[in-house]
Amino acid sequence: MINLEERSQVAFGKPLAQIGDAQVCRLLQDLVREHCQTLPIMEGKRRLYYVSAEFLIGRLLINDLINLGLYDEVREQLAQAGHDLAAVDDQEVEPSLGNGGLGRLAACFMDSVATLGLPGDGVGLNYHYGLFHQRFVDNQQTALPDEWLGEQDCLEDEGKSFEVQFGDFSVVSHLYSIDVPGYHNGKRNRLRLFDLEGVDDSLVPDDSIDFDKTKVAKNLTLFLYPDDSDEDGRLLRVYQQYFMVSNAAQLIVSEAVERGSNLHDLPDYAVVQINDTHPTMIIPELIRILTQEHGIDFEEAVGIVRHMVAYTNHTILAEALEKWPLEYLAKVAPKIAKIIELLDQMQREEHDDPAVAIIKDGTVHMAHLAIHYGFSVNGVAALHTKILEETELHPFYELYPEKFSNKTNGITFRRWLMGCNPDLTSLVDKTIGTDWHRTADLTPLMAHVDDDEVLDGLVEAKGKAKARMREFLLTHQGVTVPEDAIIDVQVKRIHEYKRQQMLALYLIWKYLDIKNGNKPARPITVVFGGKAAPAYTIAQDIIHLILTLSSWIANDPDVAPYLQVIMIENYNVSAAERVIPAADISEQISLASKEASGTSNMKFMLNGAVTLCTLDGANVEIADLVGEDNIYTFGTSSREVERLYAEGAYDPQAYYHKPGIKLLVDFITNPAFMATGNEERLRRLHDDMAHKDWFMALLDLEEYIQVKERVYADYEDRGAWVRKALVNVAQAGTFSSDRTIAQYNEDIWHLVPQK
Ligand code: GPQ
Repeated sequence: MINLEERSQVAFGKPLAQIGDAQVCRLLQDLVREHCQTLPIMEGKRRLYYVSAEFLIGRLLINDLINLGLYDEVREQLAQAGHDLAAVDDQEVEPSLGNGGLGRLAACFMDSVATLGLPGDGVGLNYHYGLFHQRFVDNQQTALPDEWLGEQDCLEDEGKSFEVQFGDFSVVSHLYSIDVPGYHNGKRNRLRLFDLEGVDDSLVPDDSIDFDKTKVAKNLTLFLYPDDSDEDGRLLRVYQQYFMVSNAAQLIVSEAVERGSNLHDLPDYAVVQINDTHPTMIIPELIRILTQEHGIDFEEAVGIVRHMVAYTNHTILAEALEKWPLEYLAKVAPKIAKIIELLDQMQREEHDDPAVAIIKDGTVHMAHLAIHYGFSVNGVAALHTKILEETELHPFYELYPEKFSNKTNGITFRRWLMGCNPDLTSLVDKTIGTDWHRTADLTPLMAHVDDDEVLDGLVEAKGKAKARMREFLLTHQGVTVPEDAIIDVQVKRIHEYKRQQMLALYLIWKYLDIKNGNKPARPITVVFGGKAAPAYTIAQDIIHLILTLSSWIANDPDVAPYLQVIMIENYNVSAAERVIPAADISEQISLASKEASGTSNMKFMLNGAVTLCTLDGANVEIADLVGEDNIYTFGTSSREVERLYAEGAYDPQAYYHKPGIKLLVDFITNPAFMATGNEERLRRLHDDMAHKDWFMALLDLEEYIQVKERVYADYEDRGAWVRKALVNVAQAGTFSSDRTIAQYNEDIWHLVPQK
């Protein structure tokens, strides 16, 4: 059917064997685009609009080839011409239009919505620069602009524009879209991204992400989440949010009318899922359009919108729960501020309880607005939803118990197994057939946990994935990983609650232990990866500690042969696809109660890593599924952590002064070590851990060290370990985002799937 040889001749006048990887990449992108364009867009009277400020889609080529059913044929034809699909894939520039888990979740969800045949699109912004490019200079993070748009970008021009009215000026948008083909179902949805007409790329310097934040009419869609540490940055974020939701609301209303809505029946035509609170202003914006542009009266408009908008909460961290000064909203979108005030009044007439007020002391609580005026609130893992219901959002749960539900997150197996781990994929196919491609049911593997052939196959697949990761790390940053090393990985945004600093303290312990002559049975390679928000000082300090430790250990000939610390530069989706398949140990060590779900935990499990974790987020569900023999858990329970916070009962000094702990924390400021790094950063981090330790790394440290030693020892019982790994793969089916999306549809969206 496809003839790459002929395409190569037509495009480049050369045989396929003689063109370079970049040219092959271009051929394949054209092929995918042509195929997508022939697919009909999913239809349905009622459509989903998944509105999100982030879609961390990553590279598209391989995922699209898989979904379009072209993957095997393409891989074969390339192999015959001497090309390797993975090398071709490396030519694609990754669109990093998200920060981390929340944005990647939105991307997995779009893949699953299309695969289940549900009519629904993603709606967001077309940032010209994605999440900053991270570079390490002097063992510190620097941030460079991430320019992803180029000749080969994947955007189609939809030819639609809307006007968006801000307080004292208005702008015009332009709509682009990226095709989202369903898996083997011959249909597509779209990711629809609004751009600003007249956006000025020249505002961005080559070598930094600082730019003039006040020129809103020219910079609105330049950057994903600009630095929000200063006033201009926060205001720009509100401008972006209003631009996004005004466009989304205008799109929704105009398309519903095209499909026959009289607007009084709008909820029969559209359901809006808002990904965290960033798009909450879509509630007043829809009300504005219905009342001021279509003459519907206010009460009715509120009733209509109340049946349309559903909200997902992704965190209990207070600093991530959005609150905007009313005066910001009044400046950016005065009509919206007015409507929010009316909604606040209406709400107060119903429930006179300050705990659930929308506006408090001149500040608008976006989550409160979303809960009162939406019809659904969901958490992203069972524990997280329970905490919302019982603690964080308890007063709301009392008012509206029927609005609350749990939707445990998921990941698309097309990208996170079939795409990134071809060897494990063929082993699974060979062992249990290919039904799992559709059902995600991997439990038939349980019948093989004592089957030596399958266990050997798993070791071999892991070995190949490790070889690919070693190759990646060698070319990406020039480090050589020992072939027989145990691979222990913590990759995710750098944040104190995720406790990368606790793993760093373990590494100091291990370093000293090896110095004392206790050599591990085999080399241990600990891989970190992740970016820190440019304005988050302590997170930058943690990166600096990891990088300084990495050099310190590499330069110590007594220890270097046994312990290696690597921090991946510019960790992104593409790097994740190389590293996750290679991992033996998945580090999920957040302070219990703080990680809403986590999704890398699911990706590691699916790829046969064993989880080392606290009972937080979806780790709890992983532990239930695999059973205690196939996971390592430790740490203070979420209930106890909540009690410590509530009573102010945690005292880091009490832990710091334990001799075993003080030794490790003080290592950071010992003069010899500090001389190899930045004294200010290391001292600040040391003092923070000893005196504040807001996320209680010292509390769980001793138990963590013990468990890690047990994990490394158990790894040496190779037979038992591989069995654990296989049980993890076998039980991962629950975490397919197809399951998650089926639940959203069943309980919240009620869309009719296309046959
Ligand atoms: N998450 Cl509020 C983000 O990645 N960014 C955010 O701004 C917020 C949450 C994550 C959360 O930390 C993870 O535990 C979840 O697995 C993920 O969202 C998706 O729900």
